[in-house]
Amino acid sequence: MIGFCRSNCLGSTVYPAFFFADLRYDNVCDAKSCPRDDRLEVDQFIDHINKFENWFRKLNEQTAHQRDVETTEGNVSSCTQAFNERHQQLTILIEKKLEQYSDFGGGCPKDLKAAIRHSLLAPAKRLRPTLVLLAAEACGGDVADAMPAACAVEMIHTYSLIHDDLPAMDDDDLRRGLPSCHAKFGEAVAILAGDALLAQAFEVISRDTSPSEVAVKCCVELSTTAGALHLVGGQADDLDAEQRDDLAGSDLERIHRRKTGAMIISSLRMGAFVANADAGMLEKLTIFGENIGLAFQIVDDLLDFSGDQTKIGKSLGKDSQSEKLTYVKLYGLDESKRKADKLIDDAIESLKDFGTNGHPLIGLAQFILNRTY
Ligand code: GRG
Repeated sequence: MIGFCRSNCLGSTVYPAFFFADLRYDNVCDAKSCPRDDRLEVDQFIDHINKFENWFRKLNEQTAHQRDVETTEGNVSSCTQAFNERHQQLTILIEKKLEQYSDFGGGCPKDLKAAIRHSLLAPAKRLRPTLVLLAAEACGGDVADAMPAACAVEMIHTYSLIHDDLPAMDDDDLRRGLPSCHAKFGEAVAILAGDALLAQAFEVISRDTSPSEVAVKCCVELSTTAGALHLVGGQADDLDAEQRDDLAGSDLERIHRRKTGAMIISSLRMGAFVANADAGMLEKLTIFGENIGLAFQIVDDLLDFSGDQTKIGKSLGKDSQSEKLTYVKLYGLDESKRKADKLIDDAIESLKDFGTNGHPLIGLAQFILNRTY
């Protein structure tokens, strides 16, 4: 009977390349001529082929996986780098413009101006204005055209922080690493500083954004988001939630989508409006914003539980130590982190059609997930 000599194929199941080398060198033999009578029968040979096929398939899968990991890691690190570089450059431009907008000439009462500038120009991440500018760039628009909307959203955000820190709300003396506005200037001036920033945001967009149809779209977007349906409504829900012990995960999500998520989404949408983005781009940026907005809040809860107060610049542990419902209390640390990971993955997926134009935004999504401040 014809078989295949095992004498030279011994390593073949472990190292199949040798096995094929054996075939190439024609190690076929029969029982009589094989000195060690050491033949492989046909079914054993087929078994070897199958093992080889499995080995080869696994090798291919591993190589493909390795390639994917390298590609993804390469992309992720290039997106992180793209974001870090652009974030630094844009922060300088944003802060220069905020400085100009809060100059007011001689017309603004001294204390009020000092209170506004204390809060507005304090060290901060400038995430929302950066989102406006990066969204505009991702849609082929220009930073200069989007700058008024970017500054406006930072003004609204700063007003909300000033009012949130008041004794009637969260009652906090530390914000952005400095005494909160009312702690330094008194409650009345802090309330007025917040009011002035809220009004100025719409002054800046309507006067400095062109064409006027785009300015109107941005004003409608931002005023809706800053109002009773979203930011203020979310804050009212949040205050109400402190008195309740029957809240579920869906309630928590609803509060944060309104209070934190909506401003993040609107920042992206305003950037898209300024760049004349098409409906498809607007939709994808909105989905991106929904996902990073919720992830931002989950990470905020994680940082409240285990962050470094000196890095973050606001009081920590208040939410975790109070009765207030947080993601960490509801789901625990690991599950909260998993939820944030999944949201960021979904966010990144929604930007895949933007190509390299979307890379800084993808880097920003990674920053939100990994931030320590
Ligand atoms: C008073 C109308 C009104 C609303 C208050 C935004 C808000 C609603 C309250 C702020 C309190 C808080 C901790 C909210 C959750 C997340 C959040 C908005 C944090 C602060 O934003 P960051 O981390 O801060 O972007 P910086 O200082 O970097 O801008």
